[in-house]
Amino acid sequence: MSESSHVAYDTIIPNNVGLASDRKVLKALEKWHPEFLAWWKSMGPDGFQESPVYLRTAISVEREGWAQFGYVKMPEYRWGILLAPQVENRTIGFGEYQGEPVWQEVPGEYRALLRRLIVIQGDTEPASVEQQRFLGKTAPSLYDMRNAFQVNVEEARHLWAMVYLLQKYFGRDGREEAQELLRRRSGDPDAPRLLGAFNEETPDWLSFFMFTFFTDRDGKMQLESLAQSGFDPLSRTTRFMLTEEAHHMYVGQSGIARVLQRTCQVMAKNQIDDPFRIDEIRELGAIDLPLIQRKVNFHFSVSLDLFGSEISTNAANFFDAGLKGRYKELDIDDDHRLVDDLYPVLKVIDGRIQSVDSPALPALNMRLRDDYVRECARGVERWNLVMAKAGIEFKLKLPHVAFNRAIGEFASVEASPEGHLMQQKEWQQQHDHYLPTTEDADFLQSLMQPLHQPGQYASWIAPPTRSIDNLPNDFEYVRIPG
Ligand code: BYC
Repeated sequence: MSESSHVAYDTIIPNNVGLASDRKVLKALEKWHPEFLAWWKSMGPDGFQESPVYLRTAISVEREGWAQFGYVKMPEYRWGILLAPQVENRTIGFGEYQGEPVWQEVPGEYRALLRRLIVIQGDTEPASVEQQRFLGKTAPSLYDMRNAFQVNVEEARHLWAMVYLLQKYFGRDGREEAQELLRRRSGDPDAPRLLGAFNEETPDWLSFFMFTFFTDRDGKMQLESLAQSGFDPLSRTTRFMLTEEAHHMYVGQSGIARVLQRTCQVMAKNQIDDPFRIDEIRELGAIDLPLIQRKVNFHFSVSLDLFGSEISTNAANFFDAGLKGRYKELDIDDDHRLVDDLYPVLKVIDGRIQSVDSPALPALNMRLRDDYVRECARGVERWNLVMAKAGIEFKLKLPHVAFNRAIGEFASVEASPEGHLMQQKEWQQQHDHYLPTTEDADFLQSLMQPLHQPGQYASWIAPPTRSIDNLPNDFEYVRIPG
């Protein structure tokens, strides 16, 4: 590779990893980068590749560098390789090697485990872009469209983050894995994405907001656990990814709050107190609250599957080896080894769901899932304030963790949202009360009419209370030619 292209790469790719002088990674990127761009153009936001979008670009990890705003055509976005600053004398915080200096290179015996973790993390990032690629066409406003595109370019940057680790630290098999990340496709029966939720569709904006609230939050929990890693480059890269993740969850939290607000406004204006007068509410162009509950049921349960089985030797091995810690590991007041500790795990025993104290190490997925459920519950409480303020008697609830599960202890049983085990037949009968129906999907599709005039918002969603970069809500967040 010529010296001049080194220089070009170092300027087009914001980085703090000394890319200009890293011949090995530059060579790998020279092959991967065009394939990435081809993937982005064919699988990224459909129909808006040439539109200037008011985006935030991270060009350094310093305060003033990580949030630069301006119009960019998405294929020209400057995807960067940015790691949080190295913490001097950092030591491994948990597991067998607790107290030893963190690793700057991959420890040979854990190479396969670590690669697997990085590949799984990396796989989710392009998957979500693929899932969301048609949303631009039905955006309820330019503000929302811009937010979805921001999420998309950042997820793609998170792919870059994992690809950098693979190319830098895992030699030939790392380079091959990096290529595979661009070959698998969300929902493709022949080459699906690795985790279940990332093969589901995101066909409408309510699904998108639910996804960014529930599924991106799994991302947050997993990234927080990887940020504890004894493999320092993984810790540093995930720490920086977390700064971007916060906005994705905000998009979900505020998006659903705005949908609820509009529904409540429409109900109040038309003197409808009963949230179950569904036909009338739909007639008025708002999304009824019971449908929103069914969407919560779906997205929460599918996201819970992303935590793996409650009891997992993988999870125990990741922790023991110092590769993946617990949420807020360093704030936990225990020995950080967990060898003799117990943790309460939900199991199906004698036809009932019971909590059983189990060895804590293999129960780490369950523990992280518990942390996740607590966070989700806080978000749902905030949504419920919208109805309470409007005087509408309706509370959204998280379903029980046993509800609608495909992975782990509850995969082989059926449970109601309240957590009562059910026979298959009863479940089939109740299915349409619990989960979104085809009629719900059709209704949502009927609402998905694009609004491309600055400052206009679709009938089913209230305008945002906070703008982007302090701009007015009628700012032209995406310039659409024509
Ligand atoms: N679907 O011991 P088990 C994000 C597999 S999201 C399909 O129960 P383990 C984002 C598992 O791979 C966060 N397969 O579970 C959000 C294993 O297969 P192998 C992504 C599944 O390994 C929004 C087998 O079942 N990051 O960032 O302890 C937008 C037995 O596994 C599933 C991570 O997940 C599933 N749902 O835990 C964009 C962090 N669940 O190895 C991005 C890295 C399990 O026997 N990954 N399996 O072939 C991990 O820490 C772990 O791999 C998991 C699974 C938590 C996912």
